[in-house]
Amino acid sequence: MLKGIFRRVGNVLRGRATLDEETIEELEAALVMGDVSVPLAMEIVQELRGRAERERVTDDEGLLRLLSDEVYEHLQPYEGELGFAPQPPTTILVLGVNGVGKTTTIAKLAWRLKQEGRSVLLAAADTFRAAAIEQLQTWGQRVGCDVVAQTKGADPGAVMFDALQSAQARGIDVVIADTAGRLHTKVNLMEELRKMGRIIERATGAPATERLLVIDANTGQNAINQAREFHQAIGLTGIVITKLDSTAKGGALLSLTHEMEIPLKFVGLGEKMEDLVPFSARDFADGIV
Ligand SMILES: Nc1nc2c(ncn2[C@@H]2O[C@H](COP(=O)(O)OP(=O)(O)OP(=O)(O)O)[C@@H](O)[C@H]2O)c(=O)[nH]1
Ligand SMILES: [Mg+2]
Repeated sequence: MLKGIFRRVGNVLRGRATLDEETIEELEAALVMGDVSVPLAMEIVQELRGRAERERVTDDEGLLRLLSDEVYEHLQPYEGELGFAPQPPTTILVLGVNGVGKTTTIAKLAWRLKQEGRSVLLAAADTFRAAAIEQLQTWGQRVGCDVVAQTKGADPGAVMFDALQSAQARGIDVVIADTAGRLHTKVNLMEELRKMGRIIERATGAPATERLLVIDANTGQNAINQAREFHQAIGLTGIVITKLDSTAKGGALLSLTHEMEIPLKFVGLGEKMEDLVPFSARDFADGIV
């Protein structure tokens, strides 16, 4: 699933039978270069050392296996599945800063849900640019689901309201809303998200079933700031990490779950609609050995 960071980390261990000081330093450095935070890199390496001593592991294959177990144990608690509302429609707000892959992720998710036999309606609540609306409409056609849209500059809350009414009238299973990429530091944009949240709550009697934050795997440590701000604004239920196919890093995924304790639900592995898979701690950790 993720070659970049772990190839480098694995290379440090290959050919070495013990964790001497030099190896430990190199391991920590490789983890940090792959975007794992410094304290977490130190924690992982210390745990690895303790285990290697207890279990008397004296070859590089054994050390790699222990490291893989270590990473698995860090990630496994955060493996999360998409939730569904007890009464349709399930509502999914897709959030994130500019260009991380929100719209593409929505298309991929819609495709998956359709494969599972669910009906899906998309809400073009990114009304900031006309191109954003068209992009979602194009995906809607490709995936085969309707898109509720208004014109550029329309109130995203009004688009949301329309989409929910339409979904309820038609008995649609899942409504997925695209939102404008926003800087997590812009207060008024965050307020706009909260307003969308309130509209969903009023229309369906419950908060948005999923508030998914999309994070680009190339983001590095800033991913944690993004998650913190969006979580504060709207209470995230899950994270999607995109572009894992195109990063040499990706270790922020470890720091992010460690710091935020929010489940990772999907990972994006490309630009096509099939390229979204449920997050698997096992697959990820297996990338090490
Ligand atoms: N390689 C790769 N590219 C991706 C992935 N997900 C999205 N992209 C690409 O990233 C670019 C931005 O994707 P969008 O879905 O438009 O991102 P967005 O967050 O909606 O962007 P804004 O609406 O402008 O904020 C596009 O070129 C996508 O094809 C992924 O998992 N892997
Ligand atoms: Mg978009």
